[in-house]
Amino acid sequence: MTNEEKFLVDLEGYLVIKDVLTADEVDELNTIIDQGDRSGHPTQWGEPFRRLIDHPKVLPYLIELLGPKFRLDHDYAIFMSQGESRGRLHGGEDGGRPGGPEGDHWYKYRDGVIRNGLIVMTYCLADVGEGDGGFACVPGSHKSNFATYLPADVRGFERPAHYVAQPAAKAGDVIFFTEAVIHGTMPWRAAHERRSLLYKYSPGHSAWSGRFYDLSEYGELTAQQERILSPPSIGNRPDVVQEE
Ligand SMILES: O=C(O)CCC(=O)C(=O)O
Repeated sequence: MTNEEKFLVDLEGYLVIKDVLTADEVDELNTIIDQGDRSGHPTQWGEPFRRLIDHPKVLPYLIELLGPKFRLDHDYAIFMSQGESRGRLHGGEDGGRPGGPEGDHWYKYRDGVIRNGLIVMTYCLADVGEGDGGFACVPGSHKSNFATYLPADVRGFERPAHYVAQPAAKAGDVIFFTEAVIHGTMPWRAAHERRSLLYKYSPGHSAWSGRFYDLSEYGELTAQQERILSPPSIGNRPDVVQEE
């Protein structure tokens, strides 16, 4: 992760990581989606999707933002066609606060180290243009002291507000965001389908999902991927990356 990227993550709470996947990789994933049943976890859709669990271009970000013992918490896909709506802006009113139901939606910086309770790496398998909709957030709100004051009509995308961003990205890019930033899904306006794969990671000791991965449901996993899919723990938990 470059210093500029750290600056941006700390400033805005999200980042577009360019060109993570090649055009061939995007095509391969899209072909499987076109031929498959699209249900369940993308990590169970075959080896090209399992590869994304610890994609070498994303791995350094996971370690930098979650620590060396991070884990995959859950994963799912979002497909949207023109005119479709999904979740409003959330976080802030419910998340990150002591006693809040989404207690892992936190972001911290201390002594040069960034840490998060839950982060998302969204693999874009179709272009997202400005104004297309899809992922949207309030940049900087992961550090807001007044997040609960975000008006309901802005949360529901009924009233546009200049402080809501909908980042553009190309197929093959990854949109990173911390769950601590206020975020949601803008109605999809583009004629082509939105195709996003959301891989959500936690520090090794914590979980958002109560359902842990059952490794017996997977085909061949590498030892590193098995460490990433293991349930949360602290004592003697190995670092994800081992010299093997
Ligand atoms: O990518 C999106 O549409 C946002 C997903 C979302 O709201 C979430 O991860 O909680």
